[in-house]
Amino acid sequence: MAVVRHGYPLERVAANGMGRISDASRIPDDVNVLPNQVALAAQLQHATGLAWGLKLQKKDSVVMTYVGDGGSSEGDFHEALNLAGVMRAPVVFFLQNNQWAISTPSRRQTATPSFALRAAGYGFPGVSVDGNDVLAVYEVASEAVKRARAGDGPTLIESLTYRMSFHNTTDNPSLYEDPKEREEAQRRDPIERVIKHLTRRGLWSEERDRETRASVRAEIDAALERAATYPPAEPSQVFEHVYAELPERLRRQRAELLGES
Ligand SMILES: Cc1ncc(C[n+]2csc(CCOP(=O)(O)OP(=O)(O)O)c2C)c(N)n1
Ligand SMILES: [Mg+2]
Repeated sequence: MAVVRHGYPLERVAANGMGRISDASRIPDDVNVLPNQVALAAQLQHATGLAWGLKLQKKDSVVMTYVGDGGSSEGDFHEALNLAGVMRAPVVFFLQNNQWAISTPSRRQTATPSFALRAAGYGFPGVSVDGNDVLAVYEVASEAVKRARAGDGPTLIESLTYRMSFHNTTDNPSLYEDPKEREEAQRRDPIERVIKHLTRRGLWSEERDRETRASVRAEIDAALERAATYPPAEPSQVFEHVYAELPERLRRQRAELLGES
């Protein structure tokens, strides 16, 4: 989870996921990430806007944003990539092509043979990478960040991988997925691959594997336990964080919700 890597505490991320959204679970001021976006592809607009802003302020930061194969069919995807290209904004669009958008296969999302090709229409490079090869992804992403930082504008990265589970708990892939595809993908498991790579170089061992898995599991369990104690969101919070000052219409709705009218 990239936001945790950037310093957003896991327990706060988990609390938000549980609907325990309050000041306690907010992103710390010194952590440069945005809240999880639920509306598909809307984060891309924010990314382009932020990157354009950074460029105007002559900062050398770069914005990294993520989208799925399904999300790439949203109008927001087109608008964000088009404007980013025009403004040569320092932004990297990371498209995780895991072959599925719930039950829709990725071949139904675009008629182009690769999602990376779509970048040509926006006037910047598109790169396809084996998303199950950690080191290849790192290299391609570093290169894109370097380009953005040098003032050369955006890059679209298509990371090819495979969804190894259901979309969510109401999804049932056995209704639409060929199990052979999943078995095939299992053989390219990125974690198994990186473990093999590190073991061959003497940088990993069964003991280290056991210890790492146990300590990560303990860290996650502790974060989830703490997250469950965070205060739940109040219904009136739907009125927050969009307007600095609520327009009259929303003020009335808020008052009605709170039983003040
Ligand atoms: C604008 C919008 N439409 C529909 C949905 C419902 N929805 C949530 S996830 C999803 C599929 C997304 O597929 P993809 O972008 O490939 O991401 P993945 O789940 O594979 O990571 C859909 C349709 C939504 N969240 N937002
Ligand atoms: Mg997908």
